[in-house]
Amino acid sequence: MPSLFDPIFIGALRLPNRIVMAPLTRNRAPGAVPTDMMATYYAQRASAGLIVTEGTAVSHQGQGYADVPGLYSDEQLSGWRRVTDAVHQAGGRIVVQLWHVGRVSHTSLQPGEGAPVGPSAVRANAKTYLVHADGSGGFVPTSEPRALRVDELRGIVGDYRRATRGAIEAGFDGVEIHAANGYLIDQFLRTDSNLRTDDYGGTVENRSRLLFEVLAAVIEEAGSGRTGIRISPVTPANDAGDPDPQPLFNHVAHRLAAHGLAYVHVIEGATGGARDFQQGNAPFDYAALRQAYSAAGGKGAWMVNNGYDARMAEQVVASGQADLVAFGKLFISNPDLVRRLRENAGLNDPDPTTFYGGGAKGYIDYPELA
Ligand code: 8OZ
Repeated sequence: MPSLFDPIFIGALRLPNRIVMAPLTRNRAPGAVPTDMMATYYAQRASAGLIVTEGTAVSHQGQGYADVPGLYSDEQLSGWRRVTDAVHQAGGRIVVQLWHVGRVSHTSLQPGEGAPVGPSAVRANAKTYLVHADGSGGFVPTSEPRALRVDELRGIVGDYRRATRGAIEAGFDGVEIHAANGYLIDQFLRTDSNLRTDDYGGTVENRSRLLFEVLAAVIEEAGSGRTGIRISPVTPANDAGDPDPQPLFNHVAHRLAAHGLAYVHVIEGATGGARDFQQGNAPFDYAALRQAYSAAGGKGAWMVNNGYDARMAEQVVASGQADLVAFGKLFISNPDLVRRLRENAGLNDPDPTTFYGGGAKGYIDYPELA
């Protein structure tokens, strides 16, 4: 029976254990440039089998929150190089999460203070996080988006390609495509946000077109064995909604199988919330999702996430239902989470008041075991 603490090969990577640090937005990159404090934070967590960075914008247009990092300027790439060096020196492995927020943004964060973009001009009933002129931060409603033209979609695929090339140059071990939580790719997937009547709307195949165009470009740059993807079939995060998620995501899983990915990362339920959250008439069948992937020949590792504790994580890996388990909040408060889980030690509680924005407090000062 596999254990959480057994090594595993995923694509081109060898992980010393199956415990993954989930992507976590922390808003500590002023001007979208990664800092040395971020290098310290990630290096402290290098005993994770794999670190997935916080969502990182592939372009200025892809930015939706204050002080989240980017991957589209030389300064950002040099900042990331210091992060990847620090993690590698500490013995870890780190992939960067490629992010375009689509409509979940605010005019003040957009190039030329323009409208955020999405599949259709449908505003998300969601909030974004801004830092005001006096330095204080706060959540505000997202701005009205405009619908993307097809020629712009080609540009966005190009942005993912450039960002992936930059990521590999900056020393990342791979990339994760953020196709979850109501951001751009997820907005295209779901009918509540995608009202298009062209090749990118309507059928499940059309709604997943952007995802597979992005995937092909990313794989050309990173290689399939260094590429993963994150999906969230039923999450309501950022106003994501679709009345019939099972056939949609089964189709996505089936088609992902042909791409030789390192891993597929699935948020089960409402992101950061109820694991049994439901959209449509029936509970989502995650076993059927995985079955759609493996029956089509998918060999990538299956990574699960959302509200796992030690016992659930051990059980899901031992039973073979998943290969990897990603932990979010527990990795914020326990840099040495792998050791604590292995030794059945107590865990530090995370402090939600320091999740988003701020400095060292609640970021690099959580204690390790003696
Ligand atoms: C929390 C706050 C801001 C962004 C996600 C990138 O949900 C995020 C995010 C989470 O995927």
